[in-house]
Amino acid sequence: MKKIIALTLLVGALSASPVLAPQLSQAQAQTSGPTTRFSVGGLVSNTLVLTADRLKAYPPSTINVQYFAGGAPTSHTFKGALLWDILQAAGIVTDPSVSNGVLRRVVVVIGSDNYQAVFGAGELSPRFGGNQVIIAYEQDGQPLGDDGFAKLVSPVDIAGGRFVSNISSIIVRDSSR
Ligand SMILES: Nc1nc2c(c(=O)[nH]1)N[C@H]1C(S)=C(S)[C@@H](COP(=O)(O)O)O[C@H]1N2
Ligand SMILES: [Mo]
Repeated sequence: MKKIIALTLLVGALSASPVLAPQLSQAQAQTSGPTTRFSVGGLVSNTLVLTADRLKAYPPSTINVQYFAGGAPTSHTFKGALLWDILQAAGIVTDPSVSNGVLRRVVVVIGSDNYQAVFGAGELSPRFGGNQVIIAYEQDGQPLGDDGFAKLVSPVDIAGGRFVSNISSIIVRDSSR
């Protein structure tokens, strides 16, 4: 009985911590419209819940991107945090007995409208693909407005299809499951 109480207290303490907050449940996750927070979960050692303030605490990157949106050439300057830095903070769980285990990890980015795009962790890793994907919170010096507080921007992409706006969760998965 004492053990159960101790475990309950431990779980309670971890839930209250800003770093080890639980992944947003379906009930808590925003299901449409502009978001104010998103979770980073799945195969990570620390599930994160990121708000605008927490996102701005990461070293900022500013990038100019040109891409096609609905067929029209588009150009914007975005400021945000590197997705790789966020994944490092969460800690992608890999199998140390597997060669280059990180290359088997898939990063699923989901919007509040359930729009989804995936990235291989190897595309994002500075040791492999080095695609400097950012989770932007500013476009041309302004907040994102209807695009929520966080929008993914992939500077190497030709079209904006993977630029998921209104991010509600990011989930790390294994390639085979
Ligand atoms: N959540 C969400 N993000 C999305 C979409 C969407 O339908 N839902 N459409 C994508 C498509 S098809 C494009 S072209 C870009 C448009 O980005 P823009 O607002 O920067 O032009 O957003 C992408 N991100
Ligand atoms: Mo698009």
